Formats: sequence, C-alpha cells, structure tokens
Amino acid sequence: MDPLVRFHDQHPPEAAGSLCEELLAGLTASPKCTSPKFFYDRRGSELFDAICLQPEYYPTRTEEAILRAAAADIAEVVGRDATLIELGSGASRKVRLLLEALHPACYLGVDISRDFLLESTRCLAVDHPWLEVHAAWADFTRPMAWPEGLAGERPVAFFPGSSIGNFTPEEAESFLEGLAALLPPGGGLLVGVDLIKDRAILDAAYNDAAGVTAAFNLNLLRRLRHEFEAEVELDGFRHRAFYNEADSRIEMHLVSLHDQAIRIAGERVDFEAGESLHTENSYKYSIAGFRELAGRAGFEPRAHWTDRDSLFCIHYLER
Ligand code: AVI
Repeated sequence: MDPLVRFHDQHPPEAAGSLCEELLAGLTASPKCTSPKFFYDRRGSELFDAICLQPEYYPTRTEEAILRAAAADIAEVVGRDATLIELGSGASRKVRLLLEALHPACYLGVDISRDFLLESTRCLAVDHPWLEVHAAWADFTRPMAWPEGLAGERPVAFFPGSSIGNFTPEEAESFLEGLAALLPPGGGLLVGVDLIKDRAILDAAYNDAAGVTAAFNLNLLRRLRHEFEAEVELDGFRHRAFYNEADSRIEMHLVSLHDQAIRIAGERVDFEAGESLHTENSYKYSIAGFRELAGRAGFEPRAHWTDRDSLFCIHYLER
C-alpha cells in the first residue's frame, strides 16, 4: 500500500472476451466501425502522447495555455477547497497547472490504466505534499460512485482534452447526465471542448506530416493481431481522416487497400478494396452548442475561457 496515495479499486476493466465480442459486433456492422477505446493499448497511449506534441495538433498546447493563463480566474469561479476529481487522469499533467491556484481539499484521479494511474498520482503526491491524493481504478464511462473518505464537501469534476468529443452528442449528453447525478447542487464540471473552426486547421491536426496520427490509427490492426489473436494484414490498410462539416466531426477511418479478410474469434470479416473501417469520431462544438447540450444534461453554464484564436474552450458548469 502506497502511504502517499489512497487507492480505490472501483471495478475491474472489461474482460478480454466481452471486448472481443464488442469488436466483432462493430466489424460485422454496416458500415464497419470500432470504438476509439480500442486505440489505447500501451503503444497506442504512447502514440497519443506523441500526437499531442505534433505542431499540427493544436488542442493539447492550446488547452494548456488557457489553463496556465486563466488559472487564477478559474479558481475564483470554481472556489477553493473543492474535492477535485479528474476523469481519465492519465499522466495528471494538466491538473498540475491548476493545483496551486485551486488549492482543492483533495484530488482523486480516475483512470482505467492501473499502473499508469498509480505512477502518476504518486508523482503528484510527491510534488504536492500538502495535497490529499486518491486514485480510483475505474472505467469512468461506465456507471460509478465516488469512493468513500474523500476530503471536501463540494465535488468538482475535471475532464480536459476534449475527450468528450469522442462520444456522439447523444452519448455525451447521457454521460453528462450520469455525471450530474453524482454531483450535489453546487458541484461543478470543468471540461475542455474543441471548437468548430476552419476545416484546413482540423484536417491538418489529424493528418500530421510526421505520420504519427496515421501510426496511431494503424496501431489498431497490431492490437487486433497481438491482443485479440486476429489474422490481419498490417500493411493492408491506409489512414484516412477528414472533417465532416455536416456533423461537425473529424472522422478517422482505416481504408482497405485491396480485397481482403480479417479473421477474428472464429469469424471472417471481408473487406472490399476501398472499403473503410470507421475507427473514431472527434466532435467539435460551438460554445453555445456545448452549453445547450450540457444544459439538457442538467448543468448550468457558469463561465468559459478560450484562446485568442478561438481554437479551444474550457467550460465551467454547475449542477
Ligand atoms: C483523445 N481525443 C480527444 C483525441 C481527439 O482529438 O479526438 C484522440 C485523437 N485522435 C486522433 N488524434 C487525436
């Protein structure tokens, strides 16, 4: 037991068998699709970290710049002594930009990757000896309850990175509804949301010149082969990402280079040349559009902060 971090084992991640069933259901759907959660094995997480450093991928550096510049203003609106709960805390990098200004009563990192969670919350506790640090190993997209024994009276969830954009708007609304049910009146949500913008900026962000996003997308095939024992030609597909203006979303696809089949879990999934597997949506919102969606889920918009070029927005919403 780590003396610096209080660990809460919320629920085990999904079993490999049910993940495989979910994959197969998507691969046999029409059109073929897979959930973006399948990107994130160890290599996928490393590639995502590398995407965040690409010059074309503006969301990470823009959100961090907003947090840095607005930390004092954010603290004024959110208030001190909250129970700060980061959903999908990963490396807990962004929250560091807020901790001194926000001075929460405690911090809870929630993540699905156990080792990563333990490592990063431990580092956070070492660097902030005044802070009570908790870690919950959980899939926050599934129903959960806050663990017992968190200091502070007012929970404030922190959900940066525009990860909310990887849900459909309907999923985002029901996710926010579930979150609202976990917050008492006065509880809050600080959420980073990517903004609708010029398509050239969006297309470039998901087609970086170094090919890191392509490698991230194609890594799904390696994962199918290594983790789910699929027979799949790793060089048989190409990366495609484009902005779908009608639906305000980036779509990522893996396009089959020729007629071929993937064999997985005893099934054969045929692809024609040019047929695509839809691997991710990344929805973009206007400030008003996101406020409306959050309003339908039971949140009141309180404040928002954006950058000079209106690339990205951080909203503070209250129950
Ligand atoms: C994690 N998520 C917010 C990223 C996004 O921009 O939708 C994932 C990503 N996909 C390709 N590049 C980055």
